[in-house]
Amino acid sequence: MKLIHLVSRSLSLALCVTALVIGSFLMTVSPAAAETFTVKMGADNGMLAFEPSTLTVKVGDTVKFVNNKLPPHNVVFEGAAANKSHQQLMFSPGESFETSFDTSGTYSYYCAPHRGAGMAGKVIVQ
Ligand SMILES: [Cu+2]
Repeated sequence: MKLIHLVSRSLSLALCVTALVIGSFLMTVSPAAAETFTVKMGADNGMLAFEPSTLTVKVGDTVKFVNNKLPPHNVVFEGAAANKSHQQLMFSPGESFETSFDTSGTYSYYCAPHRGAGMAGKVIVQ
């Protein structure tokens, strides 16, 4: 009986060590922490455009839209991603909103007041 007790004790210790090793291994190989990318609303050169107008990110990343030049702007996502939109116009420079992407795909969006001027962009999520 004593032997069984000893064996089970060392076995549980071994299991603990194994779990610890695997746990730390998973932590080191897990994908890099999600990043946040910035898209300027209104290009630095005064164009009615998103900058960059095409942005490639990874699943889980966040895109921060920052009011830059020639406000007001907003961000309207098309199709199934409409719920990611920020319909409310942003007037103040530096005003921003963030949205993250949990599913891969191409997300097209535009600025409602300046859609006619070609102010549109897309986020490609890989
Ligand atoms: Cu705009």
